[in-house]
Amino acid sequence: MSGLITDRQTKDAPKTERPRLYKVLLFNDDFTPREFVVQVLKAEFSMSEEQAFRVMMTAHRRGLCVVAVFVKDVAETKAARATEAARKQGFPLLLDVEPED
Ligand code: TYC
Repeated sequence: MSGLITDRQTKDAPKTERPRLYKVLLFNDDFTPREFVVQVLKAEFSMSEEQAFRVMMTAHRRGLCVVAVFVKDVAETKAARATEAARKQGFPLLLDVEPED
């Protein structure tokens, strides 16, 4: 290791520090059908119908909803796959990631 000391790493920090987690955010829009959002959440995030419906309705009512948290790679891949599935069907559905506080 370089010996550089960053904000999140001190000389005494344990070597087993957990990786930073990233939230996957689901954004509302006026065009993607509710049922499609539910399908994508079930397929990409292994949610039940009930969970997916609740998350979809939260985004619909509040503008966005946190779907789940993952390590960076997994969060980015799932957000990209879900967004891509919507693009293939011509829907503007958007999922993005943001670091947890
Ligand atoms: N607002 C959309 C509609 O009324 C449904 C929707 C819900 C779209 C959640 C995106 O993240 C979303 N058809």
